[in-house]
Amino acid sequence: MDCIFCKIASKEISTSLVYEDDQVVAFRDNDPQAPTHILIIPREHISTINEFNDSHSGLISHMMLTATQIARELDIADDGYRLVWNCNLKGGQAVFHIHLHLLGGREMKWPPG
Ligand code: DGP
Repeated sequence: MDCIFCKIASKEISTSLVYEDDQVVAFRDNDPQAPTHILIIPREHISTINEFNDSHSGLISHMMLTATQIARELDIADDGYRLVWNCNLKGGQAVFHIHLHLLGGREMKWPPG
């Protein structure tokens, strides 16, 4: 499968990682939309969050906890940050390997575009 995020997770493509463990890796977005913009991805290939089922509940929880931990470590937690899952084309998804965006370091607007 030709998936750029699988290649980053397996280190076939070298990317500086902010965090990794047996379930997830996290790295800086290469087109940052905020001063801090991190992507948290599972090592497992899952195309969209529409594929989530009960078997993914531990992974989803782990991804969220990883994001909040990274926010604290990068010192954006107290000011505030945003977590985003884009789903499918109209949801703004461009890479079809699920990823949780962690955005911070600026004031966020609502509603998002
Ligand atoms: P989304 O639109 O939700 O699918 O966001 C995909 C994000 O992934 C986008 O903000 C740019 C980022 N991205 C795509 N390819 C690469 C890559 O090869 N390396 C890094 N670091 N980020 C990437």
